Amino acid sequence: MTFTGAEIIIKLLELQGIEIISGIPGGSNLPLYDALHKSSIRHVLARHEQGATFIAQGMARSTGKPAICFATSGPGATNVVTALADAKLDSIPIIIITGQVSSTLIGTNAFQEIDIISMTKSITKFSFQVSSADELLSIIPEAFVIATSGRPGPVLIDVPKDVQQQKCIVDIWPKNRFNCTKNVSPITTESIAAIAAAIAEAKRPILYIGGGVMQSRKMEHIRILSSKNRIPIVSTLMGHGGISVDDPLYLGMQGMHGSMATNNIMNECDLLLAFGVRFGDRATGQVSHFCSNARIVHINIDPSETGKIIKPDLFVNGDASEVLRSLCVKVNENERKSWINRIAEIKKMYPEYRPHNNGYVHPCNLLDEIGRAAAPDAIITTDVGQHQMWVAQYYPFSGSGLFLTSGGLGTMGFGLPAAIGAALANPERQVICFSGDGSLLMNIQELATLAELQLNVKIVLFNNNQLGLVRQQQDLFYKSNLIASRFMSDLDFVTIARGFGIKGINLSGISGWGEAIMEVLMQDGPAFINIPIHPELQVLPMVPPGAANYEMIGKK
Ligand SMILES: Cc1ncc(C[n+]2csc(CCOP(=O)(O)OP(=O)(O)O)c2C)c(N)n1
Repeated sequence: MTFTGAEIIIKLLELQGIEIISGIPGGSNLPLYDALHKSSIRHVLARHEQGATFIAQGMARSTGKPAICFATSGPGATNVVTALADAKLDSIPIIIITGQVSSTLIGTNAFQEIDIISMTKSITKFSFQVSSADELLSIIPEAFVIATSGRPGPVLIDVPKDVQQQKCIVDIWPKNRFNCTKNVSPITTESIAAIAAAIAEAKRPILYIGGGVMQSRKMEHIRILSSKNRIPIVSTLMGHGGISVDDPLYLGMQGMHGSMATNNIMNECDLLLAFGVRFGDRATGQVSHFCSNARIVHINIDPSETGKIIKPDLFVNGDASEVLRSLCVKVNENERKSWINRIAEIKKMYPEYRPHNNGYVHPCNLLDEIGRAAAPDAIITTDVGQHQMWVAQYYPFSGSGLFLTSGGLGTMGFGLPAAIGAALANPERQVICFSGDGSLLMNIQELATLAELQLNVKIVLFNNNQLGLVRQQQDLFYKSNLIASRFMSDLDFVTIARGFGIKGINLSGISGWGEAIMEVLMQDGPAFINIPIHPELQVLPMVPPGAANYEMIGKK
């Protein structure tokens, strides 16, 4: 039978099991949209291509499966770039299909022509320029394989308009659905034995987990290993949210805004079992002082991570969850009494920083309240700033929910569209987006998408009328020379949300907010809560720039 290039793309996406696509149409991808018109795949019309790409990210991050986004050529394509870079840094499997001007016009500065392949080479796992309709039969399945195999990541496919319209005979459709295991080296019994031996020798081991472990969604092995051999677990920002904060062996998040006790505990460990982490600078602090007393075993699916920042004593290339599964049976039970006692001592020396409500509501207390009122398996998204770090520090994650945040690129504007994507892919779950007033404004147009879809997304705005994290840095490290960090206008966000068609409430004063929050969370559909936050609050403790993690500043 004869199909157009556009019909081939849609058919192949159907064969891969795609049910929802986010995007925005334009002149160069209208044939693709026309083919989508005849498909059962649902299209979600975002209001900005960055929003559309973060919606795809929200679907991919919350399911672990690849998600698709469509954009037109030129400005449509350039609008996806930030969210694409964000997906690359956090290893998120999304596939962006951009329309391109017709092949004969490429290179002529045609209307809405941009060389998106050159622009995105360094921020994708691979970018395909399609030159004929029949190539799509191999490129589309290959894009799924690339996006999901080994270390996941984004792929871009640029399809000229004439290729979308070109006819091609297809007798047999390719069968392969995405296969997440390709390119992963098998884990040898020697590697497992070497790690097990290191654990047996160690007196003060730590299981250090990052985004690579969270992505596997198999947290049970880490819990089993931890409880069997009594090895405390510490996470990076990207590894946080999968273990209950009530687990006595979970020491929470380390790094720049991690717990002071945890950073000091890591400094005393003699074996760091680093699973699915990339030793980012926010996590390590001054590298030469990062776990300098420990043997480092690094397990990562991406061989290029070997020794990139920290030289490991042993590097194992493989899927973190597979290694954990094998280790669970290899290690012996252990009490580790003296290490556990030492950890308790350090925790006493550096008790958790818990400010009181001092005439205003402190976010840490709000987060506790919201967390207790929310569903245990709620999906939490954040934007970027102080609110993001407060959520990481104080939201009482139960271990059955998910924490979706922009870790590597730290992109303001992530939270709302990512929450929409997570809610689309998980309609039965509650989704809460914590945002700051600066970040929310960067993709606020997606409130229109949310209102249209009536998804179960609650937006909690920590409103300090400023770029809080910037102000904090200016206060701490630039002699309080405040420039470009305070907003002069005071926006009425609840009225704005209502204008988009979303119910909202203002929380003010320091009493009665518990019930108000509960009421909003219990409602069906989207809702917005505006919470005034004192502008001088700081996220503490904090590792100052250039310092070691154990040199944190902030009240004990
Ligand atoms: C797109 C983008 N631009 C700039 C920054 C730098 N930046 C980091 S945090 C921050 C302030 C965020 O303000 P807000 O969203 O209001 O959150 P708050 O810190 O007040 O909680 C800025 C400007 C960024 N991370 N992303």
